[in-house]
Formats: sequence, structure tokens, C-alpha cells
Amino acid sequence: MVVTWELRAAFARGLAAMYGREVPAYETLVEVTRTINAEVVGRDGGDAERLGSLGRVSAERHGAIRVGTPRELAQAARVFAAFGMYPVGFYDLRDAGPGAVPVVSTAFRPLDAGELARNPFRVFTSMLVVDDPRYFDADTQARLQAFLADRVLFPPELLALADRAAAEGGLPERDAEALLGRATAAFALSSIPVDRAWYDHLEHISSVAADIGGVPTTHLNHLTPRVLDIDELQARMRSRGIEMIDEIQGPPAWEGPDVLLRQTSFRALAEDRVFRYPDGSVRTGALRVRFGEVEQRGIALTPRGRALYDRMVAEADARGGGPDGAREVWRRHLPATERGLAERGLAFFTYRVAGPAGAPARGVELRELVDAGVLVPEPIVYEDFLPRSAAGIFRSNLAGDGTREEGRGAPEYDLARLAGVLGSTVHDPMDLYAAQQDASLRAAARTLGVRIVPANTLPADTLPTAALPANTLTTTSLTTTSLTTTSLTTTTEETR
Ligand code: OOG
Ligand code: NI
Repeated sequence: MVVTWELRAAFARGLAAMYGREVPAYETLVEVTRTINAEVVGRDGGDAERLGSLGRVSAERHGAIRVGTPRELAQAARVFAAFGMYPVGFYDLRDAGPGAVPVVSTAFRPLDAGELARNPFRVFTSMLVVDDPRYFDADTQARLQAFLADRVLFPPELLALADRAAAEGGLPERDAEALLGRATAAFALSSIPVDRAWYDHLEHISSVAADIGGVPTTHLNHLTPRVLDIDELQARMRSRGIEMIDEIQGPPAWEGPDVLLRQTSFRALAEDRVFRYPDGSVRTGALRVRFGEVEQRGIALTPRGRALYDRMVAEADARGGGPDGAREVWRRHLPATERGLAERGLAFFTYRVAGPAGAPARGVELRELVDAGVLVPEPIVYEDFLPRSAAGIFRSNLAGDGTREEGRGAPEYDLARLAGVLGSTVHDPMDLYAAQQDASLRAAARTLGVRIVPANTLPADTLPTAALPANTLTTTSLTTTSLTTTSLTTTTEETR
């Protein structure tokens, strides 16, 4: 039996081998990433592995795919379930900044820490919003629907194998090979001729729409390795003459803890594609849709931390000054240490028991246990994506701005509607991180034989708290609250 995580690791390796053959520049990116990761571990030792062992980080990839319809998305979900990858998070990229693209997205990934540690492969998956009249007029919608209804991205044999693997937690060796072969092939670049006129019609509206609805199959759009020093990577790729996007997406480089996610990409490369022209002739042309991306992951932020992040981004935008300006904003508002993030309830941590608790009274405050060195906070790595960064990555790889007519009612999508499309739960990333943190605190409480009270979180920062999430839970019961959901009304005077 090849079990789920082994299937997932093999799937990631299979896609990487295929993508490396299709896009040789990907191999360069992986090679530079590997070199930098080894250097960072050599330089920083154990600190470099705080957010994931070198083993995990070296194997870590995310892919990106794009599908056209709810039916295709639901089928993709069945394929990913075979590999223990489930939908997490909802991203609406139609409104994620200028030049927005007509898709809504989720990410398929392992859910629990054990599975993530074995292999964290995830796939950012976008679905075209065909019924958004700002992009597609009635005629185009009808043609898109007909075109998409006609194609088969995931053949029945693949779906049958995938369903079995999901139900049985793996497959016998021969079936596993068949599943891997078929699943990988479903994401290969196709050589079936592309209808040039139809592709051009959609490309005028949005190159992403053309990449999804203008071709008869889907394909991996990129495969992204994880690097431990993205600034160094950006510089080194440039020195090799590879054109990178102008700015690293996400948080600026700064001396404090890495939070969330930083990403950069090299520009989409011209690839040979076969076209059928209106006169019936079939000729080779070129498209630029697939690119290389790399990312650096940081600590997962709590809802409170995320609200602060969004405010800092807005402040940096208003202030201008690019990454230097953003760095100033960061220095002003974000604690410069992990400890500071934990104390202010801004980031998620697990807590390792490092010593015996003193004689417990009725409850011991988490902060006291941390101060006494009894509990050691360890950061939880961010496993998800950022809508603004995703839009930035999309945008910088588009052929043109496209067209969008404002003033027409847009169909609304959210996590619940996406769950309806998939017929299954779409997990909220925050719930997963909070559950992990709570579980570690419960385990610590059992080990120490004390009740841990996660009270007295310091104010988030010097920004007015009005814009931060309202305090939803003030109970100090460990099972229902976490360090992140304690009272926001606590003031500095009240804390020791
Ligand atoms: C997805 C773009 C977003 C990320 O990592 O945020 C993305 C796509 O191009 O299909 O990959
Ligand atoms: Ni990506």
C-alpha cells in the first residue's frame, strides 16, 4: 500500500519532473533556491529551521492551476483529495487591486501539522467566474459555457482511482502508479491546436480568461519552491540575467520576524503553442502565460495580527516610498521579536514544555509560564496565501490590462458559496492555526497539571484598536479561547 502522504510526495515530485522538462528555467530557480537554502542553514544554524526543517523546506512546492467551471473545480477537488489535499481559504481576485483578474481561488493542502511535516504540497487553484458580466457579455458567456462543457480535464478513470485512494487512505503500488501517471498528465501542457480567434477574443478581455477558457485542457501554471532568503534569491536571479518582477510581494524585508508570505516571480516566458487559424491552417506560435515563482514563508498571524497587517499595508500604500516606506511602517507597528508577537496575540504559536511548573494556584497565566521558561513558544508557519500578493503575481505576468466594464452587478462569491460548489467544507485557515495552538496549550496544561489562563494580552500596537477585530471571546477557559482571542480592552497599565 502506498499511503496518502507518500502519494502526495510522489505527486509533487512527478509534477516537478514534468514542469522541469516543460520550463527549463524552473530548474535554474530550484538550483539557486537550493544553494541559498544551504547557505542560510550554514550561516544561521538551527535558527534557519525555526519555520520548517531543511528536509521539509527542500521538498516544499506549491503549484498553481486554473479551471473554468464549478464542475471542473469539484473534480479537481476529488483528484487532490486522493493526495490528502483539501480546500483551505477563499480568495476573490476580482477585487484584489488594480488590474484584477476574473477568478476566485482556494488552495488545496494538507490540514494537520503531521501531514504538513511529511509533505506540505499545496496547489493554488483558481476558477474562472464565467457569469461575471463586468468581464463577459452574454454572447461570450454562452460561448464560454459551451466550450467548457465540452472539454474533459479529468478523465473518468483518473477520478475513479482518485476516489478509491481517498476512501482507502492510499492504493496498492500498481494502482498508485496509474493514479500518479494520470494525475500528472492532467496538468501537462497540451499540444492540441488552440483556436486562435477564440483565444484572441478572450485575451482582449483578460489573458487569464484566455489561458483558462481558450484552450482545451488545463496545465500547471507554475511550481514554486520555498527559499529561506528571498532578497538574496531576487538579487541572484537578476545577476543571472533573469528578469524578475519589480517588487517582492507581501511584507517588506526587515530585521524583525518573518510573517506570512513573501513571493516573487520571473516573468512569463514565451512557449511554443500550436494554433488553428480562421483559414483552417495550423501553425506554431508563442504564448507567455507560465512563469516561475519562489516564496519565503513566515509566521502565521492571528485575526488580530492579520488586521494589523492589512492596516500596515494600507498605511504603506498611502505613505508611498516602496519597500523602504513599508519597512518604516513595519518598524513603527510590529513587534521586533517573536516574543512580542506572542504577547500581543498577533501570531500563532505552539507551546513546548521545558520545565516543571511551580505549585499551581487556581490558574497560571500563560505569560507567567513563558516568562519562567516553563513554556517555550514556537512559531506556527503560515501555510496559506495572500490575495493581494496573488493578484500582484497574476498581474505582473499578464499580456495586457484586459477590459472590464464597471457598473454591472457582479456575482458574489465567498467561502460558503465555494463550499457549495465543492460539496464539501472549505476550511478557514484561521481555524486550523487556532486549533493547533489550542491543542498544544491543552497538552501543556495536562503535562504540567495546571490550568493555563491565556489572559492579559498586550494591546496589538500603537494603532487605534477600533479597526482591529472586536473581542469575541473573553472567557479564560482554555478550551474555548486562545492567546489571540483575549480581551482587547486590556491596557498597558493593567499588564505587568
Ligand atoms: C496564481 C497566482 C497566485 C500565488 O502564489 O499567490 C499565486 C496563478 O497564476 O494561477 O500563484
Ligand atoms: Ni503561486
